[in-house]
Amino acid sequence: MGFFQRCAARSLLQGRRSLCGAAPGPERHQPDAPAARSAGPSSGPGRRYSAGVPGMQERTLVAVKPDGVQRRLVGDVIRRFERRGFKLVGLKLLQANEGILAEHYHELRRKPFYPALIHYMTSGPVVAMVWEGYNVVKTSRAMVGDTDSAEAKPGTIRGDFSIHVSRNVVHASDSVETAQREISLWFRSSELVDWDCCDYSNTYQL
Ligand code: DAT
Ligand code: MG
Repeated sequence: MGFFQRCAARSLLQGRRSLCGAAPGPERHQPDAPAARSAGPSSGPGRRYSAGVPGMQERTLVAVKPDGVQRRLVGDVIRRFERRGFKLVGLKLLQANEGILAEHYHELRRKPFYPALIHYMTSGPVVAMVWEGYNVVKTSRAMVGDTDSAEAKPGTIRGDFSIHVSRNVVHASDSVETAQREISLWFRSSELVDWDCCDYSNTYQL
């Protein structure tokens, strides 16, 4: 790359950073901090800020179930999590097989509805996502609403988009421990991306 191209590339990079507000100063950036979970770059415009607020790197698994995908609700679900302020770090569309679902719903294997649940969950594609942010496990459960759609409050995803427990549109992990287990079940670590939201100072007091 010639001198002028290098200068142009550098000013473009600086321009992109300034669009994001405060550029990552050396005192805010800890390249080593997220390394254990990082699949993204450790330097350059995609590098991570330090975890400025305890818990802000909490992660959860959210999945749009086959009924939600068929009904083209994927965008609505993503939009709610984005607008709330959470950060998407993993996303894929897949046809789940019985093996992954048997592990995922291991605790429910003796329930009478289990065969129907597996049948429904393998009936079409699922969109699996990992969302990151402060208290994301608890907050996402509140956003998703009661398991039984008939009981789910308006304003929740299930309360707005579904009417019966057997077709409740979306999954969200129910505890931090469950979230870790489910994330590693559905995603390889290389499929998760560490990146910085450029507007973090508007969602956290950093
Ligand atoms: P949640 O998805 O809210 O974590 P869960 O883990 O108890 O609820 O159950 C997993 C899924 O199983 C749930 O989203 C829908 C289905 N399910 C639960 N109870 C059911 C029932 N009584 N009849 C039919 N499906 C049910
Ligand atoms: Mg559950």
